[in-house]
Amino acid sequence: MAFDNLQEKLTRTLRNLQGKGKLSENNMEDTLKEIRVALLEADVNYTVVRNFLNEIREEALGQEVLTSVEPGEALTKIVHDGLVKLLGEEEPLNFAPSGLTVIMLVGLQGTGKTTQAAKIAYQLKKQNRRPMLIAADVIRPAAIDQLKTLGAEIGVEVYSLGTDTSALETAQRGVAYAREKHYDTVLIDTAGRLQIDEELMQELQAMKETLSPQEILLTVDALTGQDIVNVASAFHEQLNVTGLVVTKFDGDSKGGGVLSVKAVTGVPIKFTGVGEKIEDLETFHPERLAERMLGMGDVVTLVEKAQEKMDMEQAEKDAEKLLSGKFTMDDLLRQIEQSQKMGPLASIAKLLPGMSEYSKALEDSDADKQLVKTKAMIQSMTREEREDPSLIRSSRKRRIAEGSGTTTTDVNRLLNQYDKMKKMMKQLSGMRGLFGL
Ligand SMILES: Nc1nc2c(ncn2[C@@H]2O[C@H](COP(=O)(O)OP(=O)(O)O)[C@@H](O)[C@H]2O)c(=O)[nH]1
Ligand SMILES: [Mg+2]
Repeated sequence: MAFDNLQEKLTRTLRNLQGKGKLSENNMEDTLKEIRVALLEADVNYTVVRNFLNEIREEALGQEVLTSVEPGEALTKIVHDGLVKLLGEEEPLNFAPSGLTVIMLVGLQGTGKTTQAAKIAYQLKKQNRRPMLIAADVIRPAAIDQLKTLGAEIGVEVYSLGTDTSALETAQRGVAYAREKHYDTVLIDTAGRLQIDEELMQELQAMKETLSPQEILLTVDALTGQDIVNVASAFHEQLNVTGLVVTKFDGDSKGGGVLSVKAVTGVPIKFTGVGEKIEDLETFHPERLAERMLGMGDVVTLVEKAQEKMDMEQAEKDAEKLLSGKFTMDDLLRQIEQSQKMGPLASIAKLLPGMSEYSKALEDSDADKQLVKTKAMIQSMTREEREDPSLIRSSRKRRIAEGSGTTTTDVNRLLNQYDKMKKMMKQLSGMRGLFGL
């Protein structure tokens, strides 16, 4: 996932501060320095970093963080808010108040225009709108076929006049056709080039002037890093782009371009593409990304994901219990069972508060096999032991190991893990009020 490295660093830096009773001026400057290095290493624009840190420092001094009860938490909150500000407000798609909404997708070749056009159409369809796609990338026949295939997959009509009609005429006639057929949204897939050129821009400008679209969405590839900012600036200058779709967000990008682009160009990010499949598109929530970046986990996304897959009532009870600090082995067992329903452990851990730094370890190890073992150990415990694992001493450890086909080392490891989780849950419940979770 994008930002992994940056996230790891920010989380570690801020976690070091948490729980510390006192924060000194030196201490805080060190932390700010570490944040600065982390951002620069992630390729965040230099000026953006400087302004960001100045604001954090000013805010921290203004709020008298140094003398607050929990300085680490207070500073984390300030950094969080700073990130949200950097990423901008959440901005939904702009639809025409009545009649047809026209959305143009523009961008360099290979950044994912065609794929995102279909993904957005698919989302709109699920929201009970009536979308249609227009194949206005008329340079390569393969591009038209690609859109037709995607359209067929999601049951959305694709309008095309082949490669002999110009992009502009195709788009114009497509829009007229959509009106006639009472569609409410058209998404126009346009051509891209390997780099920005005059001819491409003129073609897009002509289309914009003729069709007055409600949205011009620019696809940018997260993997191109800082270049996102340059590409976005160039397109924005010529077209007044209304929003960005950052694609390949599932890849291993450093994130700096994504973090800088709103601050530098003023163009908001509206969606992120998180995979090649048609459902791999997420509305961009600055708040959630900021939380994920600070290792606070993206609780909301996790809950949304979970809602589809697990018993919500039980999950709510569990969450209450976890946050109240009463966390037994039975709860751990249930967490394991529920998370097994949701998919590979590493991807979930990333969304859990405090767990992000473990997700790498999980990816590297046979974590899912480990779960089976853990389950067996918990099932070999008595009711009292599950309620109060501190009862588990040497002879009990041996019994549990034998009963579950594991070793006492395994049992010790589980007990340690349990203690750590319990501590983390306590910490989180302390922070909960700060973030309105
Ligand atoms: N991993 C990943 N791949 C993507 C994403 N969006 C598009 N792609 C892939 O990127 C390639 C180029 O996409 P395409 O839509 O044809 O780009 P276009 O040239 O701008 O129309 C295709 O192989 C897509 O499957 C995404 O969000 N994540
Ligand atoms: Mg294309």
